[in-house]
Amino acid sequence: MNATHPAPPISEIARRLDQAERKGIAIKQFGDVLSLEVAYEVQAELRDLRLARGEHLTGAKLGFTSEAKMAQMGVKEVIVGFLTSTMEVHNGDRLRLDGSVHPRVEPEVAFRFGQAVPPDASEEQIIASVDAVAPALEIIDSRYLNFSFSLADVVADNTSASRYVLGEWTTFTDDLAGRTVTLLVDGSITETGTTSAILGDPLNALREFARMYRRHGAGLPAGAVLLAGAATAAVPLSPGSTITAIVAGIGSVELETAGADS
Ligand code: OOG
Ligand code: MG
Repeated sequence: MNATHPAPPISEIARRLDQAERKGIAIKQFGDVLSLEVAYEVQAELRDLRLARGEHLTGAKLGFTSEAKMAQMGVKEVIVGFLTSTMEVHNGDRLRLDGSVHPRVEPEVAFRFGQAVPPDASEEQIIASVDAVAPALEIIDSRYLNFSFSLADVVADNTSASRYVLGEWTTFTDDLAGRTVTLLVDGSITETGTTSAILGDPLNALREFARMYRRHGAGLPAGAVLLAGAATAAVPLSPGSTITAIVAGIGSVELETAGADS
């Protein structure tokens, strides 16, 4: 802790991060003065700000469930964030990148909760609520300068969540490990990995989420999704590209990017 520079109040940190997201202008990291516990309170306040503007909660996401991501970002603990209605981009749609800070894309696996998950749901209840899986793309966009942060910084910034795209849902299977994950940019393979990179098996990510839910969960509606975390490192996004993720045996998902004039 740095006694000469105490952390700004939670509402002030949330306001700055919210503004950074809305304007697409990066801010300075909060760093040492921010604890992980306070960071999750900032994240809850960010969620409340969005819900007050009419957005709906559509799911949750995990971060740093793979070595590839931990190594890329220098962070080593699983974190959780929230997803809202304005973050969803439909499969194959075009996303305008103007207004983003420095967006990156990563291939993921998504779970769907067929039933609402109450705030006091047990781990077993959460796992039993899952009825489908899909390939997904997550667009992350840190609100911090240089896309660099401490664990608490990135938790406060809702784990860099920006947009997500879901492929077609298929019936839930527990046979999710060892599937090749491929990320293509304009048809060229840019990253490859395997679903086993996600905590050994995406199911372990679901179990980890269920464990973390008691502390950080606030209820999810029926149909909500969980992004299990990227299987590979994230790739910078630029306008005019087609991004495709393929999860072997599960399916594929696509996104087009555009600049300011399209
Ligand atoms: C934090 C978000 C990490 C993942 O899939 O591991 C994440 C970041 O890398 O900015 O979403
Ligand atoms: Mg992710």
